[in-house]
Amino acid sequence: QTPTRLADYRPPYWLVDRVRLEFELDPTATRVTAEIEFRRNPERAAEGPADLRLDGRSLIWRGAKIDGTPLADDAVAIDGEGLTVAAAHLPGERFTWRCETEIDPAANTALEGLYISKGMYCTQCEAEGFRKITFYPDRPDVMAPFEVRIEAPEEIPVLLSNGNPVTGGGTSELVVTGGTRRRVAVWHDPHPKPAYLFALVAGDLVAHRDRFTTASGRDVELAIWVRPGDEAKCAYAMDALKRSMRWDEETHGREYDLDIFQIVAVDDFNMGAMENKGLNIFNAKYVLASPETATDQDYERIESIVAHEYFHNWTGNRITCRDWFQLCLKEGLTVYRDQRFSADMRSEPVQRIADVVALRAAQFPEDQGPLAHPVRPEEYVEINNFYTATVYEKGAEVIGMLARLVGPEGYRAALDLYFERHDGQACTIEQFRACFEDACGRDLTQFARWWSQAGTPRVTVEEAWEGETLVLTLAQETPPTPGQAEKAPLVIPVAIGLIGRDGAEMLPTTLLELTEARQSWRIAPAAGTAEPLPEPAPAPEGNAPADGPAVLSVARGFSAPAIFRQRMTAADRALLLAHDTDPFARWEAGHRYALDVALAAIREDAAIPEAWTDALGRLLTDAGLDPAFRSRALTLPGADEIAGEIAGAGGLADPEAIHAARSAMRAALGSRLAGPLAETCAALAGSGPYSPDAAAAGRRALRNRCLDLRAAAGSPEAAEAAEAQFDTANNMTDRMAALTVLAHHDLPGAAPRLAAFHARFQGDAQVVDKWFTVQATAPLDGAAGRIAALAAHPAFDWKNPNRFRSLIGAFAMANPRGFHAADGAGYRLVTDWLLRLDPVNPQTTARLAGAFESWRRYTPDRQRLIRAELDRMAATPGLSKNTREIVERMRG
Ligand code: B3K
Ligand code: ZN
Repeated sequence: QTPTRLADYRPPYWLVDRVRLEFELDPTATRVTAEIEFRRNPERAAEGPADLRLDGRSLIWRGAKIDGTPLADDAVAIDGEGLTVAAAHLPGERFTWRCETEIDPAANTALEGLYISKGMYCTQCEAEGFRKITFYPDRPDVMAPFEVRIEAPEEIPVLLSNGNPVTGGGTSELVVTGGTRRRVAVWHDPHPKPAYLFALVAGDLVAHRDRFTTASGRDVELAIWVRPGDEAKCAYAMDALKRSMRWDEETHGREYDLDIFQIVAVDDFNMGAMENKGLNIFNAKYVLASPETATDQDYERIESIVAHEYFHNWTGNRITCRDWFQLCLKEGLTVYRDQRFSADMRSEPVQRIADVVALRAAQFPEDQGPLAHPVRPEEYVEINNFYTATVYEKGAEVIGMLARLVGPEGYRAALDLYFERHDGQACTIEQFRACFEDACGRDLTQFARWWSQAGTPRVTVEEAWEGETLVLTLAQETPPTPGQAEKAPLVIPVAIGLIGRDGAEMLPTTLLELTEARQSWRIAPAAGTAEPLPEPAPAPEGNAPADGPAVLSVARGFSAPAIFRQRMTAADRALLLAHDTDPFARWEAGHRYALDVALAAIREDAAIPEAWTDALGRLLTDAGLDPAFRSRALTLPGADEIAGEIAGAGGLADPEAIHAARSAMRAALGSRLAGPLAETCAALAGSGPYSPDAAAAGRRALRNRCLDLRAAAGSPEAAEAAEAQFDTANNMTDRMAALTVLAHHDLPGAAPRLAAFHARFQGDAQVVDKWFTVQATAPLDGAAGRIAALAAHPAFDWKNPNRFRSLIGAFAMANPRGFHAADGAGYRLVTDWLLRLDPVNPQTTARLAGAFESWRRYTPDRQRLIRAELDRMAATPGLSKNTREIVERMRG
């Protein structure tokens, strides 16, 4: 497998001034005519005559013309990856290329290029899918305006593409050609764009419509297109869209720039959604919602994904990436923007906690395992394998650190400069960085290592009190990652504060910048100063600093994507959990406390301390605290995170021991806090109609968390309460939570309710996915056998990515006990299914293969079993390029 390298980037020989596409849709033989105006790139003119090289895959060639003259067969050389026309056959510096190709959308199960999903034509071109539609320079630094004409049989009334409609109303017109009635629509997108942002949708669709007036008074038509029957489930996505449009105007000064903005919901989709210019295509799961069918979490995801794709209009589309190595330029920045949006729409602290939980669950393992790569990778075999948590979520953290370092005004000034300087361009991280340097007058040379250096840095916190002042030493170290043995010090923003032993804040949030391997500060809370020392202090002796006048709260707001190692007594953690003024740090204290309890239970078979359950009990009953925050604080660290802690300390993780410790902790909470848990449940009992807003969702979250803990303690009342909640729920959040409690605690009420649930919702794809997932994630004995039985269910349409993920993906990623079963049945089952899916859909297979990425964290028996499965995959002839790259990197 030969990688593509950043170092080899060269600008294109040929640029494109204009594209005209014509589609004659047919399920198995769609005709595509591409008329492309090429112009020699002046940047490379000095190099003399250049061949025309176009990308193209799985295309049937039907001939081409250059400036109207048919191209002789011997003038074009077609291979598996594209075609070349030798310079000698090109008329000069400028010409019009007109090429006809034929494609087979019905046979396209990889869901890349033009394909058919439940009778509906749709496209997915990012990253390199456009080359499966026609021959083209399929690279993001070639940008052009597009005009698209779509012709289809009469029964396909809705024909959509990017930009503004040229013909009537934007759906289609009936025309009669050669005695047959056909539908035709023409679209024009005036904004130059790379081919990866091209989109086409055609089908029997209905629209949920609305309008939006931009800040400058431009009237924009909004449409969400769905299959007939789903129109009543679009209101929330539409509302989220309008709020996103307003937010981008208010916070970033960015207005929408076309007459119409459209979203289409598609059932078969490899990922969440796609930001095609003016025509976003979404996985239906992230559009459709009703109280009866969607949970609070679904609503939250819909809101953030709608926002994310909309925000790409500026960060991604108007300004795009020069090459795919720069992917984080659009993704890290856009995730940062959608996280800020969600924080503004909901609770900022709870949003921050959720984002950090997600980062630790997905990005930390990636950065600490065989798939580690920089936020801006330097090489790839298959670019689709690099739409990762590192590029997205760590990429967002990097922007967040920048924003923290330069402050809100600096961030706004830098972004304004970026939009002004680079609108209409395909850019690099260096150009983005220069905007921050120029707008804020700050050298970011060292900071830029965050983009080039892989691995999670570890920051060790050393504290030595001298009377009323604290000498604080921070030391950073980043462990080696594949291909990067040596690591240099990063710029790490560390927000600290001090909480006195009486619970009062002694030092408000203060930002330190750690730039050396080791650095010290003298902190005088009385004066409110943190003064850097010329030399780092020696490591203090002894244990956790339990004797100082205050407790250090470190990495407030999670100020950097690092692992902070701070020794602290349980009492001090409890103190921060009760009193920290920074809500993130407060949650983090409880989280660390729970990890300490879990590790002691695993390593020393320690009992679950009363002090811990008491501390959480005080939090649970603190009615002044946001229920959503309390729910988060009562959620235990996940099994994978505990495994990461064990491995990070040089040990090997035993999945059964981790499961036992987590169960014991939940049972201890459930039994020792039985009274307050039941009271909280009762106090929060739902009344009135359902509303998906953050406050109502937070109350449901806390109540359902309490219900789960009560069931963990084996309380018969909890089992009854769960049954009653399921039977009477007026919304999917409560129904699903009750069903999960029943199924995951293996209660007798589960089986009849699972059956009833399926019977009631079998027509709703999103709910059937939930039905599979709740069973796939049950941490019960013999899980692999259960999964195999579910896979034989007629509803298990494994070629649909959502359905595959709802069962096999959920089992591999969210049922650690079943997946890591000692007999290896979980590993085998997942591998069998991956090998079956790979020839059908390589992208989804490669992504799920990542379930094995942390295999070296586990005990030797598990490592042997996983190794055998990785070897089995590697030995499979014809394994896709996507999956092979992931498997080979995991094998190391
Ligand atoms: N840009 C798309 C992801 C494309 C994935 C290609 N394999 C969605 C997003 O990040 O908004
Ligand atoms: Zn994105």
